[in-house]
Amino acid sequence: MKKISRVLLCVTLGILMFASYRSDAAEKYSFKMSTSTSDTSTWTLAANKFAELVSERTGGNIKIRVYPSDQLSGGNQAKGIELLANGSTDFTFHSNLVYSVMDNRFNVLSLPFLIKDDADADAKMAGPGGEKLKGILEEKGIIGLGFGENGFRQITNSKKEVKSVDDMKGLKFRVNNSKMLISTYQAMGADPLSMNFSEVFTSLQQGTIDGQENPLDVIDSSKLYEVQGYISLWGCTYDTIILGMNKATFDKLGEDYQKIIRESAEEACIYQKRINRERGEEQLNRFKESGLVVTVKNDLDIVSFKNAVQGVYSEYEPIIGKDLLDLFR
Ligand code: EAX
Repeated sequence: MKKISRVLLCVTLGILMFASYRSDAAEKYSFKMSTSTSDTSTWTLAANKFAELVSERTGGNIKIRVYPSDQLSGGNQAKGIELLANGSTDFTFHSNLVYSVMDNRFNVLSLPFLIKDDADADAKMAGPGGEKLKGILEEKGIIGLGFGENGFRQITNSKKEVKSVDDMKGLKFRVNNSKMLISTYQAMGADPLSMNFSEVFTSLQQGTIDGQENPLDVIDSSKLYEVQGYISLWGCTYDTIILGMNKATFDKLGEDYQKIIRESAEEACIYQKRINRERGEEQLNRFKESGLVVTVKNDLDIVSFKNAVQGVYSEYEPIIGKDLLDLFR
């Protein structure tokens, strides 16, 4: 009797384990992935790499089609994240600054002059701060599969060389969707406005704005340097790009595919950061050749900018929460 019940127990456990381990070796999926930047940007190159790795490792059963330049949301970046959260899009690369439209806490790592350099960024994103951000993403129905980087945002404009905070006065800058960036540029005496990235090139070309702020790869891959005269390498704001996946879609997959997706995403993010950093020098040379005046950090009065933005910290510490901010300090 004892023996029979032991056998029964084993059989039941076996069935339960089999049922909970959903294998989808035979299932086929077609997914969509959106990126904000152009097809030559490191974001889109890494998205393509991610799609390739996943296809290879699932024997072609998971196909991911990549749509650059926020095409799936008509160029609207914040909408691009909404589509990810509601499952219309399966994956995206979006900057934490665009996520801040959904929840202000995503501004945290982009507070002015908070992140010091690449090594600092890597350590903070791989540490408890990055984990905390992944937790907030899950609250929104998104799995944070990995962090690439947009990198350090530099300022460009068509009017004059910007060396100290006084030079910012009256300059009309397009800034990314983050309200914190608006506060930052106002604190420095500039005249900022929010605009989707898809409209930036034309607005610079037509002179409806004087300048904008973005990392070198974005300035390069969208050819913004062709319609700007000056760039100051101040490294004021760092932003990450989140390789996000709709959580409900992730949960529907079996463990084997979930693992492949997680591993491929991590590899794609490492690749993206590597090429993003490698390209910097070549990009600056291209800007110079096209006539841009490049002002390096050592020639800038960084202290003047830092002093001007202290109020942004007092404004945002209560919004972000001291505990979260401390993880990035
Ligand atoms: O989506 O909007 C922006 O400026 C972002 O930084 C990004 O580079 C383009």
